[in-house]
Amino acid sequence: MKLIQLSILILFAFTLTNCNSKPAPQAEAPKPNVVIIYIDDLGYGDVSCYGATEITTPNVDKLAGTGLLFTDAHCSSATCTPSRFSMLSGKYAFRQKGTGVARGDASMIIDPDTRTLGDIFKEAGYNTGVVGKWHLGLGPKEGPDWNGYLSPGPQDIGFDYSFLIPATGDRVPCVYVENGRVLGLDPADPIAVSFGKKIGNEPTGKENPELLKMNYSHGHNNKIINGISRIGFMTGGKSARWVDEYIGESITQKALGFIEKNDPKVSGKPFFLYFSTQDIHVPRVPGPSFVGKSGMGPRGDAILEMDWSTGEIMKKLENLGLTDNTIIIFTSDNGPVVDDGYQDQAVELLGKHKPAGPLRGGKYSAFDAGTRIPFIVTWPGKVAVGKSDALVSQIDFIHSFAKMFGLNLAENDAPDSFDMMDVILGKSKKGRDHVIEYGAAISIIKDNWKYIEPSNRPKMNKSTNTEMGTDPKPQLYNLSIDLGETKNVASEFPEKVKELQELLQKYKDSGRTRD
Ligand code: NG6
Ligand code: CA
Repeated sequence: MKLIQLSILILFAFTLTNCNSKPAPQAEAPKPNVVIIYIDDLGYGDVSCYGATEITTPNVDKLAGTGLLFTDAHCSSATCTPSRFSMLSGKYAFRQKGTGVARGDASMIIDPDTRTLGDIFKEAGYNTGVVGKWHLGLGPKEGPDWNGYLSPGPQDIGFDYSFLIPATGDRVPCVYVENGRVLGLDPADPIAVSFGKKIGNEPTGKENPELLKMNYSHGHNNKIINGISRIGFMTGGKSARWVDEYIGESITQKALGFIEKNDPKVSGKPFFLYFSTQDIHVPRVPGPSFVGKSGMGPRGDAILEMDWSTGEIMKKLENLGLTDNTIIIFTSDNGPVVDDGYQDQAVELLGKHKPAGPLRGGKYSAFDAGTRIPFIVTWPGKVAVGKSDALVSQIDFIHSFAKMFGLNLAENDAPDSFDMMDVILGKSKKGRDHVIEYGAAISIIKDNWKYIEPSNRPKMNKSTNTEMGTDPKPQLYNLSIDLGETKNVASEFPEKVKELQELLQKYKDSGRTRD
């Protein structure tokens, strides 16, 4: 009996191995890890691979040398909160009220019911984490409870792990939030935050400028923490307050820790890390090893620190043998600004450096420097090496990754996100049909024509010395011959103006740009 069973088994195995009707299915390739390195306020011309000559960014250049550098990539807005809102939700921020630069005590801006980029990765079986600047609000409508559990937060939109600078470096509260709780908080010294009236008796920049190690130039004259006055007031939480000099180091270490802990060889799952730096936003206070190294003062030194952080992530992936199956996307949340409110010598020491490269405007602006940003993608062996001129936007991440994972978007998910994965991976050069940008005014770019809506807002931001790209009259630029938006040709091409104006109106009215 046993012998018969054995021979049947052998025969069966033989038939299986020799069956030539269909090759045995190959094991599915493991999903790639994904790291988005999101720099704050980094301009199109701030890194050497995008043409900077006065500063060298070897790690970012190395990324560019092994991947694809995009010359026509966009964040959706010229400031932080709306860009991040759009990147995570796939929806233009101008569609939702309350998505402007968030206060430090803002409640969570993304409704937890929204299907976000984090959710897509979770649905695809990833371990997910966000480390660094958040600036999308925390907590319920009534506002965050800094002394309790902060919810809703990233944990409610798909992130398993979070280590956050809640708003910005220049806004209170100046504390880290790890997994929903202020790190290092002494319950006997509870935190209170105010963005209206002064609270507490501690000094402010306005009243006690002699206590400042870096003076403000505009705004930023409230509560002094670590010798730097901020936007807003806070009391308590003394043991939890960060030290600006070590923010770069701390968040980089947390990011490396996340990668190590979530190594797929150990966890059995791929990971997604959204690493969001405080560099090169104000206050620019890089770590001691970067001080004085750029010759451009703190702004240049912060660029070197963000380059270092980028390099540390690359090294960690390399050391863990993860480089080959990790997609890195390096980009920025909005364009550059030189004086953003502190006397940090950024203006005086700028020299020949051009933070916006060949573009006009900067952070806050409707001109392209506000929203055309560095964008580099690497995935060894999978992503083409070189340059791509295809039009892409960060708003496309959610749809692109959903498609990669075979997930469908429901009608109301990510209404402005397109599947651009082939473009992002360099398999196709056919970029987006158009892109909408949101700076001081709304604009639309299609076929290299850029239309900026009329706006009565001031043409100059005098504090930051930024050309805002606004004009009470319609503006039209032909970016293919005038990348620097020097000549408004609206009166020469009235039909083009009409076409783009109508298209923009249609997309505004319909609440979506994708089908
Ligand atoms: C502005 C701040 C600026 C910066 C910006 C937000 C003043 C005068 N200026 O209001 O310093 O914090 O908001 O930047 O307060 S962002 O990159 O987070 O959008
Ligand atoms: Ca920013």
